[in-house]
Amino acid sequence: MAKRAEAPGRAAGQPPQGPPAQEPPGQTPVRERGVATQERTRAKRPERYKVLLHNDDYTPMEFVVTVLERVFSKSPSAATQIMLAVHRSGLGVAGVYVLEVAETKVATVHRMAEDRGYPLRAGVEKE
Ligand code: TYC
Repeated sequence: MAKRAEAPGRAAGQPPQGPPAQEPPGQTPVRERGVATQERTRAKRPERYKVLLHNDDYTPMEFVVTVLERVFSKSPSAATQIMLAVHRSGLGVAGVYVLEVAETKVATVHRMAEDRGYPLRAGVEKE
């Protein structure tokens, strides 16, 4: 039985090399034209946002400390210091995060406070 002729240098079962059959001869293939390419740029450091806690006259100090420990992963002593700073100055930074995380933390603080009937408020501010 006669062996089927193969293109020179092409192993049986391998795809054909060179331009596809439908490419017009003498024309630069699309893949080699100066089409728009994306500039390679350095990945930007994501912008960060402070989560601010606001003082009020009604939320118990212990609850604010618990929020700082649970939501912002502060140690008991760091949480107490932040709570006292907010109590004395009116405002303080609970943590710094990328925007989506900061907004989620604010929503968690508000939900925990509302569940207990406390007016504790938090907000986000660009660093
Ligand atoms: N001022 C509150 C009190 O005397 C305590 C408090 C601290 C409330 C920090 C809110 O973000 C806050 N019970």
